[in-house]
Amino acid sequence: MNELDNVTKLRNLDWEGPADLERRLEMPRRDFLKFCAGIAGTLGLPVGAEAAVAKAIESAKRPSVIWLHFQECTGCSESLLRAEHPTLEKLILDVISLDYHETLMVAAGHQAEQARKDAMAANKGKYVLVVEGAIPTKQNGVFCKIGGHTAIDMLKECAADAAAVIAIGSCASWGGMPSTLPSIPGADSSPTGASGVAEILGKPVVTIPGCPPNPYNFLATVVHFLTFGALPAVDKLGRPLFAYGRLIHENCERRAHFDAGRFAMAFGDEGHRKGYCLYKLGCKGPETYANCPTLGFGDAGESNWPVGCGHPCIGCSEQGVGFTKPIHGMAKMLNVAPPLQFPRISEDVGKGAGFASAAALAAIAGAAAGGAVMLAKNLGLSHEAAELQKAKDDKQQAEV
Ligand code: FSX
Ligand code: SF4
Ligand code: F3S
Repeated sequence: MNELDNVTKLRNLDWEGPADLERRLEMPRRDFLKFCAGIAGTLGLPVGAEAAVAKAIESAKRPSVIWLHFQECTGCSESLLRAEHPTLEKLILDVISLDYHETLMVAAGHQAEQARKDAMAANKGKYVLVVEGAIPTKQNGVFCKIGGHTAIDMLKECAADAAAVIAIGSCASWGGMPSTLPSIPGADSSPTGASGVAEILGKPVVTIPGCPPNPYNFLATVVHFLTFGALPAVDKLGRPLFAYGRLIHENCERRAHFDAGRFAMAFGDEGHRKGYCLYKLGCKGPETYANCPTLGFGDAGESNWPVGCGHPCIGCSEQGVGFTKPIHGMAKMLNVAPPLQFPRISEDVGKGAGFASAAALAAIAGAAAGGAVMLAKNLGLSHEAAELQKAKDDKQQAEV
């Protein structure tokens, strides 16, 4: 009996071999393994982890998922199911057992409510609760009712026996677009008092913000749960570190233009056409934590993300930025250090910093100071100014 058989036996599951898997997923095994490697890479797992991911997906019993919809546009579900990759939705629906999802399930009315109650009873303490949309709190939550229950009551009921709760999208994570203030003088909350899941449950939950979020970040979170029996490490806002650990600005493909002071100053101008940095058009990459530049959306190819398409990031995933700050207003620079601060492949361990790590820290500190100077210098430039400067330098050079 091989190792895979052992894993399968331990989990008391049926394993019918690679041919069955190919049939089940409607994809060649090679593509399946490529997918597993992609997920392992997204999670930041070490080389070889794709085998563990593959085993978990192949052999684990699909976790029952109850998916609630509240105040939102259903863009999160759409982004999961409308990916260009023909098999992504197949994989999602094969990796999880989606037992209740109001916009996807065939059942309606009482049958749908019964399906939810049946799935919750049959998988008590084991199901994953996914929440999409904000929860209105004003006037006892009357602004969103399903099957006669308010979103508040339904959320609390479903969360009580869940093994894990995942808030998908900015709406469920922190209130998102529905939580924005109306442009009425003195307004101090949204018309419905739209809130995030953690606020209602009074305890932290895993959040996958974005409007919509990247489907791979959700899928990778679920696969982590399947592979390791636990949700991934998160930051203080519940965001998985593998996806939200770094500022967009740190990994942006236009970063070299930023560092060199080459900015697009208007949509369609020369700098914009040349792919210069969008900071001066309001890009919020410098104050938004997400992996949009490194992951791309919908499998439609590299650069398939807002900045890659030529529009500034609006900070859709970041509370206090997206839907709050003016889209074309300048971002706050949270970190001026150039990409020198990226961690090295192997870090020193043990008590105190060794010579190499002390040198690295000094380099980072120096880079930060240098970065601040460069920032002050470069932000005063536009691509036009930079080109004028270059012409001046060339002229001086020619005269020497
Ligand atoms: Fe829409 Fe989801 Fe935005 Fe909200 O995404 S894409 S409004 S985050 O809850 O459906
Ligand atoms: Fe990229 Fe925006 Fe940063 Fe410019 S400001 S480098 S476009 S993230
Ligand atoms: Fe949103 Fe900005 Fe990413 S607008 S999708 S957080 S690039």
